[in-house]
Amino acid sequence: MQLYTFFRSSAAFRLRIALNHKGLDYEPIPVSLPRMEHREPDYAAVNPQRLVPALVDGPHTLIQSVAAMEYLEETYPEPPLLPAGAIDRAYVRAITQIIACDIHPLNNVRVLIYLKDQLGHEEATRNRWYAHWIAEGFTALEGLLQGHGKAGRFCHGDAVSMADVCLVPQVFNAQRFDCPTDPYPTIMRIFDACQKLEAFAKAAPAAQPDAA
Ligand SMILES: N[C@@H](CCC(=O)N[C@@H](CS)C(=O)NCC(=O)O)C(=O)O
Repeated sequence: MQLYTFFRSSAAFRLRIALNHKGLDYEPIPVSLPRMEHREPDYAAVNPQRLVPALVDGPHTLIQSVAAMEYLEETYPEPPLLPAGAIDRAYVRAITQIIACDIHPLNNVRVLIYLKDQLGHEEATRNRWYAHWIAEGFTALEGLLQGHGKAGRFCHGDAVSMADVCLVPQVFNAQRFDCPTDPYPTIMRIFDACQKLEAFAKAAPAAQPDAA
């Protein structure tokens, strides 16, 4: 497999974790966001959305990290990233979607660039925007993790799931933008537990070849 990736892309980080978790080898193909390589026609031919990541498995190119992760789960089911029961799977997918659908898109690079270039907002205002959507999403996540009684060492019990795969990169983003994390003890406890796992450590931004 080949993964079009950028070391600091949290959506690519999700797929790096998922691939490592399942013990699947892949060749990283770096696409630099600061150099706008993702906007080039060559990359648009890979992913018409011109967003990172894209995953190539033989003749298939998969875009959207969560869709690609679901593909990996169906095609390479062991070790799993979803629990067994329908209710538990819905809980894991809800956490996944809070992050992938309701937090991450609001703070994406193109949104921050639009706030700056088209709407003329200063860096301080853009950082307030960023921190606001992290706080809104993390407050909901913390409430869900505490309230449902399903969290264990990880978001769902003691087994890594898609929820953890999405949570960890989002916490990295929050830390990079100096967003407060103290109000979210459960999120941070799970984040720390995940960091101890090789699949997560190997996928971390600083460990990527294009981080240098
Ligand atoms: N929902 C997409 C999001 C992909 C995405 O937004 N990737 C970011 C990096 S984390 C990106 O390529 N941003 C470039 C831009 O906003 O121009 C996914 O999960 O794959």
